[in-house]
Parts: sequence; structure tokens; C-alpha cells
Amino acid sequence: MKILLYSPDNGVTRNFMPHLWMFLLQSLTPPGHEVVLIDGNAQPIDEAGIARYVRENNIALVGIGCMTRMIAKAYRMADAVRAAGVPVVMGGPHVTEMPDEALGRKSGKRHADAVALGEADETWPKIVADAARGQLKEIYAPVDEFGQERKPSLQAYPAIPWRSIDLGQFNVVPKFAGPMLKRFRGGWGTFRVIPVESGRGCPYGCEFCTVTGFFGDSIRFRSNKSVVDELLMLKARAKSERGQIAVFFIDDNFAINPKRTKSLLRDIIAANAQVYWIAQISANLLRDEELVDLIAASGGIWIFIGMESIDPSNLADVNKGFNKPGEYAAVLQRLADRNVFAITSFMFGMDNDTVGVAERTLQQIRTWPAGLPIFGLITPLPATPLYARLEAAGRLTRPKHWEEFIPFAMAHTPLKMTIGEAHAEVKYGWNHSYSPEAIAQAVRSFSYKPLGYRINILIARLCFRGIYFPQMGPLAWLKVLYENRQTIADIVKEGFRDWLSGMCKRPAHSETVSSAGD
Ligand code: B12
Ligand code: SF4
Repeated sequence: MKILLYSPDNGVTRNFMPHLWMFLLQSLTPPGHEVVLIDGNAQPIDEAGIARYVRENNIALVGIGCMTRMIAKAYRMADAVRAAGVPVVMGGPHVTEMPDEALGRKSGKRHADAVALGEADETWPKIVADAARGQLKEIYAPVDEFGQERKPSLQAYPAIPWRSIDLGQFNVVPKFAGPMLKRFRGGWGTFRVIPVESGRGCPYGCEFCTVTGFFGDSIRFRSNKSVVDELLMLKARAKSERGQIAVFFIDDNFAINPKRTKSLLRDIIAANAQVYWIAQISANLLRDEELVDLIAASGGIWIFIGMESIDPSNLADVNKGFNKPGEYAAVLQRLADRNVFAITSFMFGMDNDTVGVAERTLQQIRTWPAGLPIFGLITPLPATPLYARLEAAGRLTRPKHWEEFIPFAMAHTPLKMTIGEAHAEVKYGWNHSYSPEAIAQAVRSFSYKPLGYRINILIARLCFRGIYFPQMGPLAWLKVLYENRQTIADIVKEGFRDWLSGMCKRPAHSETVSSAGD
């Protein structure tokens, strides 16, 4: 069978990184079948396009996976595939919580022939076998021989063949610039952010989060060796293409077991498997100086921290009281002292938020080392304790908000402000963090560091700006570059000066070739 795995975009925002589930299921597909991947974030495709694709390529099964915010598009695409006569199986967090919706069991249209509940590592080969026989069941659940839920162990994790997977659609370097950038230092002909998981599960149970419910509170890890081997393979591929990669460790809380994380990082260093990496780690775990030393030494460059709020009572409300706003500054300084910086994520519209919450948050942020602040609204995702609480209190204004995805829009009424006020707070946060002046200020704050750090924060801020301010397509990008021309010009001038002085000092015929992590 020829199988298509498809990951939809939501038509509004785009991810910068491919989804791991597609590569994982591709690697877990039994021999004898061919699997092709389309990520709608990298290769936009519409209903007519997918119907044409499955017909022209003789696709016999389509697998679609996504989170809640992409589900409306996912259903439309599934409908188009089914209308073309090809069966659809859906998986991922949303359909796991709402299988009846996907199967059209209670009301509404049926969108999927089958739904894979929860983690599909062990059920996927069965789904493929049933589909090949034309005997798909409606529901596939990860259960043992006694019908009890079984979470897959990650000890026998498949080796994802990164050396040979076609990654063309995930290169963020524009095609026209690739050949020129290949020659630049270690080579920048390609640049990809690759998802790698080292473990699953988070026991913290924050009220708004689906992770504890989905993956369970039992934490499972891959062996250090399998993670190290994967990094070595990725590093070798980037080098052979004269390109670069960065790895996003997608674990929900990469340091949930600090002892194990340290042992993994030590093994990465010992094997010279360092690549630039990003991971999500909660602030409480970053108190550990030894851990932060190892993060820096093993290639960690950005840490995503779910700060959510600077108000302890908001944090207590959502069962995230382990976050201590009083220590945020020290945590970020500890990272910055080792040249590791933070993506700090905040949610507005929480129950104790009042008008002015964005400015109060920004006042704190301005005292921290510059990083990448991001702002969203607290959102009741299906099957979370937050959803149940708001539903019981009659506070849901759009109980099925996923039927029409609207970015940065509340789906319930906050307690101490209006919905409109909450939206205005998010806008204020983005406007004041990503204006040309704010970007220039962030770049200037690194003036005591080598130029590379200023380039890093400039590029990262220009890209992250796009999470709130749509900047799809070359014209939108040109506008952003024009608005930030002064900061860009300063950096280019400085780079040129450095290059000239390097040329003057450089002995004849010397070669300087280095690559990420070396
Ligand atoms: C990495 C990550 C991101 C990355 C990028 C996503 C990417 N490209 O990978 C970043 C940081 C950008 C991100 C952003 C957001 N994320 Co996010 N993210 C994750 C995270 C931590 C890992 C995803 C992952 O790869 N998991 C590992 C794989 C193996 O698991 P999986 O995807 O679930 O796949 C398994 C099964 O679900 C199943 N499966 C999945 N798809 C399919 C398809 C088929 C056909 C089959 C058979 C099976 C199947 O099989 C797989 C193997 O077992 C998850 C939490 C988590 N641990 O999953 C949250 C998570 C997916 N994110 C979530 C959310 C809410 C967001 C944001 C909306 C947050 C925000 N407020 O801004 C944004 C949205 C950004 C956007 N525009 O898309 C939620 C989604 C919940 C939901 N019901 O929608 C999650 C679950 C975390 C949470 N807090 O609850 N995220
Ligand atoms: S710490 Fe992060 S992953 Fe764990 S439950 Fe809370 S929000 Fe979810």
C-alpha cells in the first residue's frame, strides 16, 4: 500500500518545525508499504489539492494527525480524501479526546474511517495491516491482552532514518540562497529544526494542559544511547550537506528527572554528539547549577519556559503553583551567564488578571536578560480539568471553539476583565516586545557579547514576531526587514568590520571550516 501521512496547518499560523509523529509512524510502518509525508505547514495544500494528490499517487490510506487548533482544517481535508474514495485514519490529542466527533457518532458528519486513541506506536502496525486487508476498525486503543490501557515503553524506540528521509520541504533556507550560503563558514545551505523526543509524560497536571491526561503521569525514557545515536546521525547529515540543524527536544519537561537528564547530557558530550538544541523545562528545575552547566556544554541554546503568569494566585488557580515568579529573574540570569537564553511563555485572561496585566508583566520582563517572550490566552482544551471547571461554571462562550479556529481569541469569560480587554492585553504584549524599537533594544542589550549572539536574537525576534503578526510570504518579510533596517544595517556593518579585520590577520591559504556543535 502507498500511505500518505498528512499534518494540517490551521490556515492562519505556520509551524517552523515538522511534527515528530509523522516520522515516527513512518519508521514504525511494517515493511512492504511505502509512506509519503506532507506537512501542510511547509507545503500548503487545500481540499482539491489533497484529493488530486491521493488519486494521482494511488494512495490507499491517509493518516491525519493534529492538535485542536488544526482540527477544522483536518476534518475538511479528511472529507475530501474520503470523497475521493480513500479511507482516513485520524490520531493525535484532539481526536483522542473527541473520537465520537471524528467518527460522526453523536451528531454531525463523519470525517474518519478509524481513530487511533492515545499513543499509536503499537497500534499503528495493526492499523496498517487491517487497512491492507480492507478491514479497518473504528477505534484502535493502546491496550494489553487483558484490555487494560498500556503506555508504550520507549526502550525499543525505532531508529528514525534521518540519513535518508527526504527533508526537502523542511529546509528554512530559501532555495535561491542555498548555494551561496553553503560556502559560508561551516555551510548554511540548509537549516532545519528537527524534533527529537527523549522521554514522554509529565506528572504535574496543570489544569489547562492535556499532557498528563494523554501520556499519563508515568514518565518513560528512551535509552541514552538511542538518543545519542540519533543526534550523531543528524549531525552527520547536516555536515554532509554543508548545512545546519538544530534539535527541538519535544519532551514536555526535558529535565523532569534531573538525574537522568544530566546523565543523557554527559553522554552527549562524551560522544561529541552536541548539536544546537532547544527544550522545554519548567523554571523550578532550572535551580540546579550543575544541570544548567551541562545544558550549556551539550549545545543547549534556547530553553522554553512555561511561566504563564507573574501572579502567584493565577498560578495556584491552574495548579501550577510550583512556578515561583520570585525566582524567574535568577533562573534566567543563571541561563544567560552560560549563554543560554529563554523563550518565556505567558497566558493572559487568567482568573486574577486585570487590565494592565501585560504592562505589569513587561515591567518584569524588561529587568531580565533579553529573550523571546510570547503571549497567549488561557484556552480550555477539550478533556482538560480547566474545560470541565469553566463548563460547570457556565463560563464557556465558545464551547466548541475548535470548529472555527480564531487565533488569539478567548473561548470563555475571564473573571476580572472582559474578553475584549483580554485580547487587548495580548496585543499590547506583542506590540511592545516586537516593535522595531523593542527588537533594537534586545539586540543592543547583547552589545557586550560577540556578534553571533546579536545575530541570533535578531533573527529569532524577527521570526517569533510572526507568531502574532502574520508574515507569510516574501512581501510581508520585506516589510519586516524594512521596518528593522537600522538594526540590520548596524549588524551587517559590524559583521563586515569583523570580517575585514579577520582577513587582515588571517595567514595565507588557511582554511576555517567549522560546523554546529563542533
Ligand atoms: C513540540 C510541541 C510544540 C512545538 C511545535 C509543534 C511541532 N511541530 O512539533 C511548539 C513549541 C511550536 C508548540 C506550539 C504549540 N503547542 Co504544542 N506541543 C508540543 C509537544 C510538547 C510535543 C509534540 C510531539 O511531538 N509529541 C510526541 C509525539 C510522538 O506525540 P504525538 O504528537 O501526540 O503523536 C502520538 C499520538 O498522538 C499518535 N498520533 C499523532 N498523530 C497521529 C496521526 C495518526 C494517523 C495516527 C494513527 C496516530 C497519531 O501517535 C503518535 C505516537 O504515539 C506537545 C505535547 C506532547 N508531549 O505531545 C504539545 C502540544 C501538542 N501543544 C499543544 C498546544 C496547545 C500548543 C500551542 C497552541 C500552545 C500555545 N498556546 O501557543 C502552540 C500551537 C502552535 C501552532 N501554531 O501549531 C497541546 C495541544 C493540545 C490540543 N488538544 O490541541 C499539546 C498536547 C501540549 C498541551 N499543553 O496540552 N508545540
Ligand atoms: S508542567 Fe508543562 S507539560 Fe507538565 S502538566 Fe504542566 S504545562 Fe503540562
